[in-house]
Amino acid sequence: IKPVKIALPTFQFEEYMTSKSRKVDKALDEALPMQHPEKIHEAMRYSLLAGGKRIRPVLCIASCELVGGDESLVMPMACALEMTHTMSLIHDDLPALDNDDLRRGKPTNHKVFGERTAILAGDALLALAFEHVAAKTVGVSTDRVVRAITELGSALGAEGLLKGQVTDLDSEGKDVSLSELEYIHVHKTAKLLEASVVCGVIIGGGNVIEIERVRNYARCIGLLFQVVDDILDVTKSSTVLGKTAGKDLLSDKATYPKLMGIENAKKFADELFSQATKELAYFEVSKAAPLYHLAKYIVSRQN
Ligand code: GRG
Repeated sequence: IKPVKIALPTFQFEEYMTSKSRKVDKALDEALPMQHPEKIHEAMRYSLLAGGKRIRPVLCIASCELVGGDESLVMPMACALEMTHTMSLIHDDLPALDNDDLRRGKPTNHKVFGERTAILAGDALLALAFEHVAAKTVGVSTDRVVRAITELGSALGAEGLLKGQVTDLDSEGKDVSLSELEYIHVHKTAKLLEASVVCGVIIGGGNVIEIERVRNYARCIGLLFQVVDDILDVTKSSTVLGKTAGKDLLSDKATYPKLMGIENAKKFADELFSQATKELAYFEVSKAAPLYHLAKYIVSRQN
């Protein structure tokens, strides 16, 4: 008997990302018009419209559509996720934290507008995010909107992203174990990705099992994102500096290759990818395609 070849449905991932992120850009532009006081609005718009990859809003829309919800229902929530992500980047770049000069290929917010305005622009984006979902979501029950807002608040706060940031700062100059490193990334990176998919499923009317599946998926891709980042740090810098003196080896920062070796880090990335796709097996293949390809994009990116 000849084996039957099953053709997986083709999916144009790049076209999908481009089309969804363009819609998100337009919605963000409309959500934050220039108005008085001008400097703060200019600073907020500068970072919000600076052209990130829009992974969080696209995850949110894809998850809403995964459970049969329409994109229009979830757009305010998708915008809120990008607003909070952007505020965390503005604050992270400040001299008191990472003190970075560049973000998304442009000078950081405080470099352009000054530190005081950058702090306030971040605060204002955080407040706007919650106002925007509450005021602009149409056609979704209040119960679902409140549940989604609760998810976002807890993903950002002292039990979520902020906890990851605090733990990361506390670990500076200390030996970090593998489980501590994972704890930092689960909070700092994965929590907001989890909120993105969970809020999408809640707004789209999904059930508790669907919420759990996408939550586990997002936790895997959050860690995957960081493992791949660490691997690229080694492989990119070893080509530039020579095999024994990669950036990874020169810095104090704990990374997966440092703690488990490069080959095990690659194996771990493969395991996370395969676990993420297992979580998606619960859903219809064609509907889960965007989330599957997003995970694939994260595992196979080269920079
Ligand atoms: C959340 C209230 C509150 C305060 C912020 C400063 C801070 C507290 C947290 C730092 C969070 C941080 C910078 C985490 C790293 C997240 C991460 C993986 C960023 C890169 O995401 P990409 O690659 O970036 O999606 P783009 O630019 O494409 O959007």
